[in-house]
Amino acid sequence: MKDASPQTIYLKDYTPFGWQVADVHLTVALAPNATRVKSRIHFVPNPNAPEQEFFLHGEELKLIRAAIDGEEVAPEITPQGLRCKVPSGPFLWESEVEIAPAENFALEGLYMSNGMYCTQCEAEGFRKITYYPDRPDVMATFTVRIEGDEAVKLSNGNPTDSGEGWAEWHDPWPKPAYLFALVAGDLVNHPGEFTTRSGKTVELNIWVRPGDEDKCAFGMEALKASMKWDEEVYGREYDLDIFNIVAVDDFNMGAMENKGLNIFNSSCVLASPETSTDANFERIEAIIAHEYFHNWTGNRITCRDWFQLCLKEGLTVFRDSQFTSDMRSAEVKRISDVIDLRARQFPEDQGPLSHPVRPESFQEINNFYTATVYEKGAEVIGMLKRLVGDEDYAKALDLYFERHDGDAATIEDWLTVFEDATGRDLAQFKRWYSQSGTPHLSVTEDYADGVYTLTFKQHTPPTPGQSEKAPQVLPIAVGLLNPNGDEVVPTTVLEMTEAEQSFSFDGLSSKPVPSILRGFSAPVVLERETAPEEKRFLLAHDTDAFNRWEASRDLARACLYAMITEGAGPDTAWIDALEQVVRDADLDPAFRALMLSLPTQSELAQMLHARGVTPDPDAIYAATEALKNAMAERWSALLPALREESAVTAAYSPGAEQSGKRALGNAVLALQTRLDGGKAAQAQYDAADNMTMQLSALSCLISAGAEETALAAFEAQWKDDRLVMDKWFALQVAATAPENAATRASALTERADFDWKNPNRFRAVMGSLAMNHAGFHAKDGSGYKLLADWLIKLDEKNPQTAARMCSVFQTWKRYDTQRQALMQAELERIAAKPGLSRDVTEMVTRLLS
Ligand code: 0A1
Ligand code: ZN
Repeated sequence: MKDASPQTIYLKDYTPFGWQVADVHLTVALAPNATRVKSRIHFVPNPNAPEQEFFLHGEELKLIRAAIDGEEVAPEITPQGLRCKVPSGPFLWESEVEIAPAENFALEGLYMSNGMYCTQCEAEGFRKITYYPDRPDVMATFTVRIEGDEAVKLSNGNPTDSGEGWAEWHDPWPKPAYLFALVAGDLVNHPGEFTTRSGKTVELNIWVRPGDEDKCAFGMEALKASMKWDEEVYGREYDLDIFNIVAVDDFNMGAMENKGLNIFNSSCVLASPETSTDANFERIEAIIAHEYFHNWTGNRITCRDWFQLCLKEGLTVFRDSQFTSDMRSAEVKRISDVIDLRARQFPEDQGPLSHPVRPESFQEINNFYTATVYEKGAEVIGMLKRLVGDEDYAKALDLYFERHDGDAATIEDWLTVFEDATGRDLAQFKRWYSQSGTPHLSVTEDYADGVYTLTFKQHTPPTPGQSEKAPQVLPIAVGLLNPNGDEVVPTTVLEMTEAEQSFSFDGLSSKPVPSILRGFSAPVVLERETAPEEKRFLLAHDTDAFNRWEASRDLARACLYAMITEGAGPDTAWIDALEQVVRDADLDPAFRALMLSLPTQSELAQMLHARGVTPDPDAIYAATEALKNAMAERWSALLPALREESAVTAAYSPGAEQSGKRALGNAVLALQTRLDGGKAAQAQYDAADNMTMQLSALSCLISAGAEETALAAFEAQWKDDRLVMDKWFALQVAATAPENAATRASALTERADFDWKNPNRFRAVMGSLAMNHAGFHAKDGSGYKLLADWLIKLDEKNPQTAARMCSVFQTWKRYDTQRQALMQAELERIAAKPGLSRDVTEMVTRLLS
């Protein structure tokens, strides 16, 4: 167990480490309960660091021996590491420690998953493997010898030598310890090859457990596509002879970019049409790209300290979004990204966990792998690109790679590169990294004598620790349409820097209709009261796909607001306007499918709260259901035709074209189910030959309460496939009626195959409970209690995953006093648990503050 005493680390306290590490040699002799790790490390005094005592991080290690320049020493051991007197010049440090990977359920450091050894060192896991200055600004070359009987033994870099029971690897690229990785097990590989632009052949492998080798082909193609794309778009080539990916069943996150040896949660790499949905395929493609892109943005250029996490994560998310946009549809990707940002980052930024993209303090860095650092971090880069233009962005990135290759860099370095490449002053733009909270943007318009003026006002509500906010730089993409629907001013980026600012367009023969914040050009809440006619006009005519979608979304929000607060009926004018788009066969089916999705119940709760109305989860659920029923009834004649149009007859392919059709067909099926009670869904279930069709049908059957047969059939078919069974666990909690959610989740936890120590399985049940908005917020508090019980239990084994899941309580202050009291009581119950981890302690403290 980690030391739980809360200690806050501050960005302002950064000091370099007193020594540089010339090289690291590790020998790891594997054994489940007594792995021996020997290290030989050359330390050289760092001329740029203040004088300091010699301290190496180390947690849960049994020190067997330590020596300096060959002489045994007896360091002072603390729960966090060791202190030792060292010579004033360079010296050789040697140590031997013992660790027990088989007992490591935190999945951090060296651990075991289904008999295979693997590591997770980001952010601070290396200190659970050996004593080391475990901080990203200490970079070194690693040579690793692995000893063990496992057939396959992998580490970073290139393989150098091997023999019976041992293998050696050398990574020539200096790296921080968080990028160290080691894998050993009886694995099989799906091989591949890539020839770089400069003609170097790289050996590629995806390593999996025997039986999974038929699920690697898609990942391999995605890897090759990523390698090619990074050469073409960013001029970045791969830099080792070999690139290995390993699939691991027990993993806290999606995947990890260890140098030359990426480790993946098996759910984020294994794919086959029978077992994976289109959404799975798309996510796998994106995550493979993300981890691969880290080779340059993260590994070659890393972070000076963990406060700079967004330097690698924001940029790499931005790069993987660009990749997906190029591989699939840019418009659909943008809308999906905004849906995700609003679902995950906005609540974070508007609640007790709000923090800047570059936080200034933390207790447990693992709690800062957040949507703010990742997704808002990527939005910030998107804004920068929009402001400087594509050409200057490319120039700045070339300069970044040239200037900082091999560095552990900061956000200051990053912005200076942009300033130097473009001649811009980015002092005000930098507020995006330091100011937390979501800016609200309001707008008024004026038209006189052919001149049209838009006046914007921005303000950011206070967030924890930040009561005063200064104006931020907002790129506001605007287009103007004339009343007959023609675009008279194409997309123009207005650069707002003041709290209030006006922009004029002249030479207009009539008052135009503005399309504001095209492409969601800045991550803000746009507040604009407009007549529904104008929204319907944009829904019909806007040339910007995002704003077309947004116009409809606004109408849906307004409609649901009126249904919830005034008991109004569904807005049939909107449903009819939407129908024109949904039935337009010239439009991309994936876009039409997105047009059919409604705001989530959680988003509606947020909207109500923002407007001063206490959200009632049951009323929100009822209104959403009523609206969907109304849409289904109004379109009863259209639905079968749409399904027919979206039917795919060709052999399954996970690409954009087919998956768009299936998305549309399945969105329509969900509406049809409301009319036929599940007849069409059952037919689709019975005929399905791929997981996308099978799972959508099952989801419809569950929503209709007609799932009994299909659920049992699904289980019988897939009981031996853990990733598919995760879906089975998840869906019946997520898609069921709210009144059943907690009971179902609870019953599922009683099953023998509810392996709660596996993060995927735990999240399948508990994460889905939290996704069932009205179910989680059941008035009697049963949802809260069940989750809190399990978080307490999980924390003893896996604090990181328990802490991440605490964030589902971040919106607790939105709700009525009774629900608030219930949630507060659960949070306090968690906080009071003796021996609670530092991870969960920090989360519940922030939530309660
Ligand atoms: N750097 C990885 C994500 C990651 C972060 C932390 C982890 O353990 C605490 C594991 C993975 C990425 O961005 O993909
Ligand atoms: Zn990343």
